[in-house]
Amino acid sequence: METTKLSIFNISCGHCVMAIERELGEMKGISRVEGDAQKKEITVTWDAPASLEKIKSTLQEINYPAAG
Ligand SMILES: [Cu+2]
Repeated sequence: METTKLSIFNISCGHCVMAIERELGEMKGISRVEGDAQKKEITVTWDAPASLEKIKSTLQEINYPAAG
């Protein structure tokens, strides 16, 4: 199990966070997604078959690319 914190500059409000939580929450292997609209950060807890690469590409697809 891994926990990864990602900075997402496109987050502007709580709805953005909810959209991200919903999308990532549907991915296999992701057990927890927590967003912070103020810090523009999300914290994802995941395990195989999820991967950091898949998480990042999903974020990219929904137009919330992760920094770094
Ligand atoms: Cu928003």
